Formats: sequence, C-alpha cells, structure tokens
Amino acid sequence: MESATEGISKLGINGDFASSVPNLHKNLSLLSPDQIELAKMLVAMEQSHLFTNWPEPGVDDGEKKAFFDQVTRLNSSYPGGLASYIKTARGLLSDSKTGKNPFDGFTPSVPTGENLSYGDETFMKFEEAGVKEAQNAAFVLVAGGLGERLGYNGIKVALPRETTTGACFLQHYIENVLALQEASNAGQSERDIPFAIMTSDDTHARTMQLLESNKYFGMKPAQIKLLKQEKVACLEDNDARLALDPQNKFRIQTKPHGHGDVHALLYSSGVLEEWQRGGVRWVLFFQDTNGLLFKAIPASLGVSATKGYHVNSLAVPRKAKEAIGGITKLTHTDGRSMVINVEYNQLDPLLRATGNPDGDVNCETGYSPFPGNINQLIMELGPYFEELKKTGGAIKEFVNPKYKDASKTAFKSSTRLECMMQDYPKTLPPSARVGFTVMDAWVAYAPVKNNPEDAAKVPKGNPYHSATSGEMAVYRANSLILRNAGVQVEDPVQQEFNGQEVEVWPRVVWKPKWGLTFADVKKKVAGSSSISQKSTLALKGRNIFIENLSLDGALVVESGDGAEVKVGGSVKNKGWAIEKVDYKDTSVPEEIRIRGFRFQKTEQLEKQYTEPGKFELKA
Ligand code: UGB
Repeated sequence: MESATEGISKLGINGDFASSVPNLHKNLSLLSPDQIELAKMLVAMEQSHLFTNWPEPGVDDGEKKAFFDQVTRLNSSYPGGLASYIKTARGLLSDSKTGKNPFDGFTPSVPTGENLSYGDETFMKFEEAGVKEAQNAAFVLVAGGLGERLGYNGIKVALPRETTTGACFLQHYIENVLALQEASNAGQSERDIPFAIMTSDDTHARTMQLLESNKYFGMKPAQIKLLKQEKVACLEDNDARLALDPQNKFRIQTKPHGHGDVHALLYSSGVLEEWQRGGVRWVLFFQDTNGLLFKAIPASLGVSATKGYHVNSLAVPRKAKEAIGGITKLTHTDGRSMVINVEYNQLDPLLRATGNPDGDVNCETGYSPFPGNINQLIMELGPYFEELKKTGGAIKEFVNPKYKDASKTAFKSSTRLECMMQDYPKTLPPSARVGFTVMDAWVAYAPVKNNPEDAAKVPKGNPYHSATSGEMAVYRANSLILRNAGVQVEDPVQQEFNGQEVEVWPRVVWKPKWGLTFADVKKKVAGSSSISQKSTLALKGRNIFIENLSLDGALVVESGDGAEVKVGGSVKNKGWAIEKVDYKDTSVPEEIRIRGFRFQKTEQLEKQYTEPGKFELKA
C-alpha cells in the first residue's frame, strides 16, 4: 500500500507543511487547492489542534469538507482574513492579560456639542433643514443582535412599539422613512430613500419573513437591502487557539462579533458605492428598539447638514453609571485628541485612574456630565466612503475574556473579538469633523433592552429600558408634544407594572405621516382641545385636524391620503382601561406580558374615512 505522502504527491500536492499534523496530512487529498491554502494558513498560525480528532480518509469526509467551507466563510468575511483575526486576537489577549489599559495616556474631559431643546425656534429650524436633506439620506438599521438582556424569544424588531395600535418597531421605522421621503421630495419626483438592515444568522430569516408577510410595510422591496453579518471564531486560550464547537469536532465555535460589523458589510457588499453613485449624502445608523428615535432624526440630520459634521452622534443626558456609553473627549499626552464613545463599563475606571476619585458621578444637573451615546450615528457619505476604502471597514476591536482565576492563564469559557459601530471615529485623523447632538431623553431615547426582572432592579432614578418603559415613553412623548402644541393634556398618574414604577400618560399615538416634525403637529391642532389621563387617541392618517376636541375615553380615527378630516366636539366613553399582567403569567403572549399590562377595550369611538373628500367628525 502506498503511504499518505506518496498518495498526496501523486495528486500534485506538497504536503510538507502538514508533516507535523498527521491527521490533516492523511486527509489532504480531500481538499481543493483553495482549501489546501487555508490549511497551510491554519498550520502556520499554530491551529493544528483543530485536526487532532480527524479520522482516516473515508470516515466523515463530508464533515471535513464542511469544516473547510466554514473556514472559507470565516476567512472571507473578516477584513484581512482569519490570519489577521488570529494575529489581532493574540495582541489583544496579551494586553488583556497584562492589564494594559486601552486608554493609556488619555485623559477624559467633557466635550462640547450641539444641545437642542425640543420645539424651540432653533430646533424647528434644524428640523426643517433635516427634512430637506432627507432625500439625500440612506438609513441603516443594525438588527443582528439576539437581545440576550431582554430574553424575548422572537426578533426584537417584531415587538410592538406600543400596544394601542400594535405596530411593531420595523413597521414604525419603515413608515417613518417613507414619511420622510415624501416630505423631503414634496413637489418633486420622488426619490426613494434606501434602507439597509444588518441581520445575523439569529435574526435573518425571521426579519425576511416579517417583511414579506407584511408587504414590506409599504416600502418597495428593492428599496430594502438585508446584509447578513457572520459570526467570528471563538478563542480558547491566550495564544488565540481557535475553539472547536463542543457539539461538533468538525466545526469552529463562533459567536457574534458586534454591531461594528456594519461598516465592513456596507463596504464589501458594494452597497455604499451604489449609494454614492445614486447621490446619497448621509448615512444614518440606528438600533433595533428605540420607539422615540425618529422624533429626533429630522433635527439631528439638520445639525449634520448645517454644521458639516462628518460624524454626528446623537446623545441624551445620562445618569452616572447608566448602562449606555458616554460621549467623551480623550486627550493623549502626545497632544492627540478625539471625541468618542467610552463604553459604560470603562468610563468609571478611566475617570478614577485619571484623578477623579469618585469616578462617574452625577453633577449639579442630576446627570453625568458625559452625555449618553444612543448609537444613532449620522455619517457624511463622501468622507465615510473614502475612509472605508483605506480600512475596508475594519473597526478597532476589543476582547473581554472571563478568566478562571487571577493568574489569567485560562478562560471560564471561550471568548472572541468584538467591535462596536460607534468606534468608527477611532481611526479618523484629527482633522475629521466629529460632533454630537444632545436631545432630551423623553423625545429621543426609550430602548427595550432589559427583561422585567432586571428592569425592576435598576437603581432608583435610572431608566428601566424595558418593554414597560419603552411603551409608556411613547405615550409620554406624544402627550408632551401635544401639550407643547397647545392641547391641554391631563397630568399622568404613577403606576407600577412588573415591579417598575412608571408615569402613565394618555395613550396618544399617531402615524409618522400625521406628525413627522413639530411643525407638522402644530399645523394639525387648533382651537382649544383637551385630553383626559384615562384617554386613548390613535390618529392613523395624514390629514386629520384636531380642533376644539374634548376627549375623555377612546377615539380612533383612520383616514386615506385623499381624505381631510376635522375632529372636534366632546368624545366621552368608557374607553380602554389598563389591566395589570404579571410577566410570569405564561397564559398571556410573551410580547404583552413583558410589558406588565394590556388594554381592556370596553368602549371607543372608531371612524374610518377611506374615500377622498372633506369630512367632519363632531361628537
Ligand atoms: N447588534 C447587531 O446588529 N449585531 C451584533 O452582533 C450585536 C448587536 P445592544 P449594547 O443605546 O443603549 C449599545 O446589545 O451593545 C445590534 C452601545 O454599544 O442592544 O448593550 C442589536 O440588534 C452603547 O454604547 O446594545 O450597547 C441592536 O440593534 C449604548 O449606546 C444594537 O446592535 C447602547 O447600545 C445594539 O445592541 C444603547
């Protein structure tokens, strides 16, 4: 019988590189030339342990090929390939072991940015500028995360943003983009605003299905692009040896790489280039469950356009130690400085290490002086694309191994490199125009991230970021906006749901095309109107005008685009009462019970105007 070496060389393969890895050597004849190159790379990068348990040729050959298919994917989806991933990992793991501070040499200070106050003259000017610019914008939703903190079994973008209408986050986002598109193109031929969604293996199929089964919520299918991020290889030790999947010795274990992947994906997929050719000027990034965000978009885009920011991060006042990153100015001893997000677990130690013994504490405003990053980034496409041509979209990564003990020689479980989209400015030259815009949280930020149990444990005064607070924040914002526009909205009551005390305002909701900006809302309310605390008001149409309405109950008005409806008079009925639900009560659907309440729809006035024309609803 011929030896493995003879067999391989007959096939024209030089198997010398694998001579010290007998189980790989024996199997080389199964591999294609490209796979041989990958095998060489793995051996050169000291990953021979991956083949320790490979059987003789003829046994599990399909699995061996599948192993190399996976290596091919891992190699091609990472800027610089797997070898570069392993090299970076070694460096970062060594820094982590020696306790090297990634902010060594940097001193944090409070940066200055644009502070906006909802509804004032400046705010409205920025909103107007933003709506004009929106026709040159493209939106990117990062929705590849599993939402482990929330523990919801579905995808987060399918969760209702509020349960008065039941519209889910994705529907709300798409309807906002469409409303912006229409408002921005007013009077001109319509230019579609592109919308990209980053998914992952955890969310891709369900996101696609949500879109398809809802006719893309009114958007043209060609307008939406799904870009799937790949997971990255896990690392089992400080030498960055790749970890095998505990369930399958022919697979490398993988874990999510983080939302920073979005830059490389936009670049490598050719999407950015296509957008640039199509005249897009602004790229707006946002996260999966912020039901308020679009109230802040027009004004913050206006800030980018007016100030000429290459990068504009949207921020909100942040309570010290709140679990959102802080926007910070970092100045290096060598004179460099940058304005960047410092993640919540790093800000406090950094402050302590640089002469602030109390760390991250609230100042006289009751908030941390470092504004909270809500990961809504607006990039100017030109400079962004130029930068990505240099970097391929690679973002500075970090590693966060959980060590078994203080010797830091072994991990409790495998780790991996991670990256965050807001770290993009870290590689920019000091000449880049990086700014930020601060807006009140009540109008800009109410994410659904925490499960009920953890939310109930949030320190008093800090936001819950739960399904309960996320929905209540929508009612609060809409009520406050109506108040600002002159409607008498009754004060909220305090109620506790799932162990969280929240303000319960009247349940006011509207379609984005009803009130995209504050100016739109102001145009649609007139006279003297009032809404009682127990009320529900749902406005599902563009041209619904509220005039001298007194509402004490539930009112739902739906109208087609050609209908103009004037709503007034006194509407009084039993309305929709709020009933408490316990999050542990599994007889209630998960998307409801995580809120801790549901509506008892006892009585309402509900009207639909589908035909074009002028109508009056006067109770
Ligand atoms: N996401 C992906 O698309 N892919 C991934 O691999 C991971 C996430 P989290 P996190 O706004 O409150 C961020 O888990 O990481 C998507 C900022 O880093 O909700 O705790 C995912 O689907 C932090 O600075 O957030 O913290 C979701 O849409 C702060 O701003 C998004 O990425 C914080 O958000 C965020 O994922 C915040």
